[in-house]
Amino acid sequence: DATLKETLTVQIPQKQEELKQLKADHGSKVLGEVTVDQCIGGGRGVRCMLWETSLLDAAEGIRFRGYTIPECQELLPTFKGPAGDGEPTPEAILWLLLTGEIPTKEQCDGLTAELFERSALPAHATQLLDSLPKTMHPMTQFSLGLQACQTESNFAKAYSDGVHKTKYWESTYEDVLDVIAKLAPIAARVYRNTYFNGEQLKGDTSLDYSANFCRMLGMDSPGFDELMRLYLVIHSDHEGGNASAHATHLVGSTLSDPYNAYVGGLNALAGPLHGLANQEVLGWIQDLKAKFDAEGREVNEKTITEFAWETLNAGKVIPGFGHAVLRKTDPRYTCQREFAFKHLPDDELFKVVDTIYKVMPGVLTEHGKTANPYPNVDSHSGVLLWHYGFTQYEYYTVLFGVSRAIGALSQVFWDRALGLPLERPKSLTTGFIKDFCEKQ
Ligand code: FCX
Repeated sequence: DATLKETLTVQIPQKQEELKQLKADHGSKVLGEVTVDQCIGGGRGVRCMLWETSLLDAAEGIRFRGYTIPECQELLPTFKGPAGDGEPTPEAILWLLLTGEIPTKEQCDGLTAELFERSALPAHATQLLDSLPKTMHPMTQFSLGLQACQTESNFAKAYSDGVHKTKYWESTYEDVLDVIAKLAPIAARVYRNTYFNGEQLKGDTSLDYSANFCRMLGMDSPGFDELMRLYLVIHSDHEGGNASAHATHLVGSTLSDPYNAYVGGLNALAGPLHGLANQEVLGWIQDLKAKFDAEGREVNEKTITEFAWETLNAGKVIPGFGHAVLRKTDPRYTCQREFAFKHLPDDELFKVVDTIYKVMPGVLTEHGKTANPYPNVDSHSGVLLWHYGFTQYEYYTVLFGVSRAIGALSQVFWDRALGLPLERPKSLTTGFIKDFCEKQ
C-alpha cells in the first residue's frame, strides 16, 4: 500500500490541473451575491473560500470528503481491525481529509507509527509549559505550548533558506504531521500540570494515537479510548468558515508556518461562541443541578425550562444550542447521543442532557431569536467525558483543539500545494455602504 506522502505526491499535480481548468472554464461565473445584512452580519452564507476537506449542508450536517459521519463509522478502519468493531481512529480521518481516500488498516497503522516518531517536544517547550501558573486557562497554556514548538518548523526554515514555491508543500507536509503529533503530548502535559501537580505519565505506543493520548492523560479504560476516538474524529473539521478553521487558513495564507497558523486557530476556538461552549455546557448543567438540589427540587422538563428562561432573560446564550450554518440537530450531536445509548444509557447526567434536548428547541423557538433552536456538537461532549471520570471541564476545549488540527491543517497542506493566495477580502465603512446603497 502507498504511504500518505506517496499518495499525496501523486494527487498534487492532478489537483493543480483540476483547479487550473476550473478557473479557465468558469473563472468569471457568479457564485452568489452579498447583501448589506451579510456584510454587517459576519459574512454568513457568503461563498468566498476554497475548502476541500469537508462541506456542510444546513439540513444534513457535515460530510468529510463526501462521507457522512455514519458512513465514516462504517468505512474507516478502527483500532481493533476492519471497520465494524469500534469507532474509527483519528489517523483514519486524517488520511481521509488529506487525500479524499479511505485508507487501509495497514496505511493507518503506518501513519500511527509516523505520528509517534514525530511527537517529541523540544525541552524549551516543556520547560515553558511547566512554568505556567495552574490558574491559567488550559487553552492559553495549550496555545503557548504549541507556539513554543514553532522553533521546529520545517516550513519556516525552508522558506528562509529560499525554497522554490513549487516545493512549499514538502515542508508543510512535515509541519502538519509534526503539529498533529505534538499536540497530544502538549495537551497531556497541560492536563497533568493543571490538575495533577505536574506528575507526567508515559503513553503507550503499542496503541493508537487516541489510546496513547489517553494514557498520557492518565485515563486507562477501553470505554474512554473509544470515546476519545469518536471525539477526535467528529471535531476534526466543519468546512472552512468556522472561526478556528478560518483563522488557521487566514494566518497560513500569509505563509506563516503551520505552527503559527494553528495557534491562530486555537485562539479562535477558545471563545465561548465557538469551542469553549463545551466547557460552558457542563458549567450550565452543574449550575442547574446545584440550584435545584439546593432547593430540594427535581431536575425535570419543568425545572430545566425555568432555568433556561433565567439564562435567556439574563441576556445570555444557552450554550450548546444554535449554529451559524446548521438548521437541524447536528449529526455530531446525534452520534454522541447514540454512543451514550450504547455505552452509558443509565447515566444520570446523560438523562439530564436528553431532557434538555426535549425542551430546549421549544424554549428557543418561543424566545424567537435563534435561527436554529437545535443542539450542536458541544451540547453533548462534556457529559460523555464526565461519565468516565474526566470531570475537569475547564479543560474540555483543549480536546476540541487536538482534534480540530486534523481538519484545519489538512486544508493548510492543500493551500500550500495548490499555491492558494493571501486571503484579503474587502472591508467597507458604514458611510461607504450608505452612500453606495443610496445611489442605487
Ligand atoms: N441561546 C440564546 N440565544 C441564541 C442562541 C442560543 N443558543 N443562539 C443564537 N441566539 C441568538 C443570537 O445571540 C442572536 O441574538 P442577537 O440578535 O441579540 O444578537 C440571534 O439568536 C440570532 O443568532 P443566529 O443567527 O441564530 O446565530 P449566529 O449565527 O449569530 O450564532 C452561535 C451562532 C453558535 C454563535 C449561536 O447560536 C450561539 O451563541 N450559540 C451558543 C454557543 C454555542 O453553542 N456555540 C458553539 C457552536 C458550535 F457548534 C461550535 O463552533 O463549537
